[in-house]
Amino acid sequence: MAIMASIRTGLFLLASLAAIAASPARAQTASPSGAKVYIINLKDGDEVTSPFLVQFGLSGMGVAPAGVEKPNTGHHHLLIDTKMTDEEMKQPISSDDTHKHFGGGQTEAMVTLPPGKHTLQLLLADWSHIPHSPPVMSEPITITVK
Ligand SMILES: [Cu+2]
Repeated sequence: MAIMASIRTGLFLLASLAAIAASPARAQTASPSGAKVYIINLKDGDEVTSPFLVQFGLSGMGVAPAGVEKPNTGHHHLLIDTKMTDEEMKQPISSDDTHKHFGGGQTEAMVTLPPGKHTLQLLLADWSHIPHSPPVMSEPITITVK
């Protein structure tokens, strides 16, 4: 079994190298048609007190932790007060205060933000943090933290 696994890993590495050689950027994972993410418990215009809960809804796909490559799955990312450019949508999502990864497969998070207006948007990405094609992304909502 270990030999099979290492052969498979070797083949996978060769395939990965071939893919890298063929194109400068790693290919995006295809998403099934109709897949969508949405924030379950908040809507545009809501007022909240910080910290607050954000629940991640997903339909038409499944959640898998980062690093686990499985068709029609991904993990959640919460974009806070930021937008993705077309170029960024083809690359691994950066990891910082405005791009939160939930690579453990989490489906909700407590979020702490200063008072004022903030935008929230969910974006699913594949095992390697690259958004799917077409992207599985919610409409941004604006909330007010009191
Ligand atoms: Cu990620």
